Amino acid sequence: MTVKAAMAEAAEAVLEVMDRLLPIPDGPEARVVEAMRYSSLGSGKRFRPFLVLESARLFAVNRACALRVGAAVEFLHSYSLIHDDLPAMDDSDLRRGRPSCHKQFDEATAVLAGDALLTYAFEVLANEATHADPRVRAELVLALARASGTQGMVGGQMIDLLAEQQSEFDHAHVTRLQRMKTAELICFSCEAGAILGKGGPAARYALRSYGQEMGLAFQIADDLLDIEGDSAETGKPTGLDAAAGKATLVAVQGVESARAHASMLVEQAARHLDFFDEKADLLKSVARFVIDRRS
Ligand code: GRG
Repeated sequence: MTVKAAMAEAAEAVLEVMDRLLPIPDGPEARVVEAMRYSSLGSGKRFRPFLVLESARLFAVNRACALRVGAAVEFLHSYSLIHDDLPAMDDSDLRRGRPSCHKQFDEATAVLAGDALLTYAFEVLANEATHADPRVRAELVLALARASGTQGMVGGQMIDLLAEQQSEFDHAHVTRLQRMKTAELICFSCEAGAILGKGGPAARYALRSYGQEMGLAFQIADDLLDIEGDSAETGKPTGLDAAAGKATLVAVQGVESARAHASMLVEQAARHLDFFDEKADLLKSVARFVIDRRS
């Protein structure tokens, strides 16, 4: 199966689970659930759930369990996009080609929808339907908390916001912030299969290392897409204006060098998967897809 077809299949399956996990309640609180649904069930690559499903497949994990973990990570990802679009952060009117959550609803509702998606991700993981063994559930909760909190996504976002006030940043600084902001959640998605499948330390190390290198390449590709992007989709400037003043490797070392660095990271990422047999071939191809993608 091609990466594109496998991703489309995974996206459909996880969307079905997310939809079932977000019923609209009776009562005025329905508004926040509608905002949660608006932002999490709309279009999106569902890249992180795909990684969860593929890593889980290496350990023959029950697919329904893996899909719940995929849904949880996508809820958390959706929260980060809602909050990132707020006027206090990136101030984006558009997300995935349509009004961002605070534009469609209002700022207060968008803050609450993000908060609720974040907390719900952990509720889904902690529910016994996710895994019969409570130690596995606790481990998933711990790993996702680390990936998304101050040691991960939130910490990376803080460094990123501070970097915007600096006129200079170097390769090491940008790499650290992007590892935290973007790669940690991707890394969790790769490791989740091994947690669910009770894989040994070597398998977990291989998947984490793969996720770290590929996650960084994913962010570099995202920064390159901003330059080449369609401002009608993003509402943001494109071309080299998109890189100006941003703490990205494109800004630090230029387009060609950043592209070459991303390619090198992808090669390194794929090599970590040599630990597994040909069952990991799709994950190896995904690493390549990450830098060849157009959205
Ligand atoms: C607000 C706590 C908080 C964190 C924000 C994740 C993030 C940190 C900001 C979102 C903006 C951004 C460019 C993040 C880098 C990660 C990234 C490339 C997100 C986009 O992920 P995709 O491409 O999006 O998987 P889709 O739309 O396909 O789900």
